[in-house]
Amino acid sequence: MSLLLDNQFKELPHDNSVDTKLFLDAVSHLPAFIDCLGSKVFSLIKSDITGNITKIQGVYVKDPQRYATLQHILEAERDDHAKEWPKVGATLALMWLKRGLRFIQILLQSIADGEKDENNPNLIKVNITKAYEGALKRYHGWLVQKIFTGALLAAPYRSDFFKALSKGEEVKEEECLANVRHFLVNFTATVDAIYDMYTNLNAELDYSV
Ligand code: CIS
Repeated sequence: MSLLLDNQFKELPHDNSVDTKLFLDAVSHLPAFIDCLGSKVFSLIKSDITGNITKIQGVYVKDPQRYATLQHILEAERDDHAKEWPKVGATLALMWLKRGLRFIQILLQSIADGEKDENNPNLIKVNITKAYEGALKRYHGWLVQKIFTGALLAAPYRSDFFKALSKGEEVKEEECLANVRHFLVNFTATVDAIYDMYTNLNAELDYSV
């Protein structure tokens, strides 16, 4: 059994629009997975991601037709909150959530590509660091970067990470890597589409926290 295969993202349609409900269904499993990583250090990350998801969900349920795709949400909020947009509502929540998803994408891709610290092959710190530098570091001031350093110390072993992805079962590494590669196909396409949408709508902000 694989958690990743259970929670696959759907293939995108030709116009690359992301269906809000399907997206929310897929990301809703992420906070529970963070608990499986085994350290309380991750609770801060869990609560941030949960807050993002709750905010997007809160907008969606107000009018599922109006907010049928993620792009509909951004455009509607741009009309409704011209002054504050894009630093407002679900637009802001998704801006941050997509960075967490990019982090996960780079982490999984790096593991799938076999990138390893040859001296410590059962660690995934090199993969986590690569993901952090690619997705999040530029948006973090020194204090949050210190939190990252703390989280890195609590990072799971590679074998435990695979076990968590396999819902606690011991699964052969090759099988787990095949599942990761399979999961990445639609997941990467979705994350890329969200990034493109922020660029095309000029909704990306570059401040750091
Ligand atoms: C493997 C362990 C790796 C751990 C490495 C951790 C790295 C990150 C460490 C940084 C700690 C960040 C703590 C929070 C920082 C926030 O201040 C910052 C800014 O927050 C935003 C809010 O979100 O601030 C805005 C105002 O300026 C708003 O308040 C906004 O909230 S709003 O708008 O909603 O009200 N936030 C961030 O920097 C985002 C940090 C995201 C970190 C993501 C890390 C993800 C780690 C998960 C690891 C698990 C790997 C998973 C692999 C597979 C998952 C399979 C699960 C199946 C489900 C599939 C779904 C994908």
